[in-house]
Amino acid sequence: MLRIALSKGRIFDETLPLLAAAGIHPLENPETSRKLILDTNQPEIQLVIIRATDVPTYVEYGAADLGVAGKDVLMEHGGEGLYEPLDLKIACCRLMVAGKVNEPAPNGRLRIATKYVRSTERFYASRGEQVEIIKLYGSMELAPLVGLADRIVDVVDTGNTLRANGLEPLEHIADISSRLVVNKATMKIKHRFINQIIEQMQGAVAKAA
Ligand code: PRT
Ligand code: MG
Repeated sequence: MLRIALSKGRIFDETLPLLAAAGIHPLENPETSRKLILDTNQPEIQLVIIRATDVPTYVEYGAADLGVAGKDVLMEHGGEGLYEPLDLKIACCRLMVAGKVNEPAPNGRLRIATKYVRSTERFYASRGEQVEIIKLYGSMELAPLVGLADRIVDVVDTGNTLRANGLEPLEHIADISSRLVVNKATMKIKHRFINQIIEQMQGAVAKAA
C-alpha cells in the first residue's frame, strides 16, 4: 500500500492533474466526501486528506509515504526525516512582511504576528534585528488593525487580502511553491515505484511550465 497525503483546496486541486500524469485518479472528491482516506483507480494507492500543516508530520512518521506541502509549511517543520525531490510549481505565493499602509516602524522592538515563527525568527536573526514574535494560527491580517502587532509575516498571492485590510507588503522573505515530499524509508524500500511516480509528475510539471 502507498499513501499520499494532501490537503483539501488549492493543493488538492492543483496536484490532481500531476497525479493524473502518474496514472493516479481518486475515486472520490474530498470537497464533497467526508472520508479522510480516498481510494484511487490503483488499488494499492490511497490518498489521505489532512490539514496542510500536518502533511510533513504524516510523511516523516511514515503514516503517509508521499505528500504535497507548501515550502512555507516545510520551512516551519524543518524538513527532518523527509526527502523533497520535486518542486511541483503549484500553489505559488511569496512569504512577506506586511504592515499598515504608510505606517513607519515604531521606536524599539517590532512586534510581529505570524504563524510562521521559525521563518520569521530566521529572517530577522539574519539581519541581526531583535523582534518580538506573536504566534497566531490564522487571520494574521487583523493583528495590526487592532494593535496586536506592528507587522505580520504571511504568504501573499494577489495581494488583495492585504489591500482589503489597509495593509501593504514591505519585505520579501521567500518565494513559495509546493513540493513533493517522500518518507525516507519508503524511498529506500520502494525506490523503483516512487521514482516512476516522481518522473511522471516531473514530466507534467515541465509541460505546465
Ligand atoms: O486554510 P487552512 O488553515 O486549513 O490551512 P492552510 O492555509 O495552511 O492551507 P491552504 O490550503 O490555504 O494553503 C496551502 C498552501 O497553499 C500554503 O501552505 C501555501 O504554500 C500555498 N498558498 C498559495 C497559499 C496562498 N497561495 C494564499 N494566498 N496559502 C494561503 N494563502 C492565503 C494567505 O494566508 C492570505 O490569507 O490567502 C491570503 C492571501 O491571498 P491574496 O491572493 O489575497 O494575496
Ligand atoms: Mg488557508
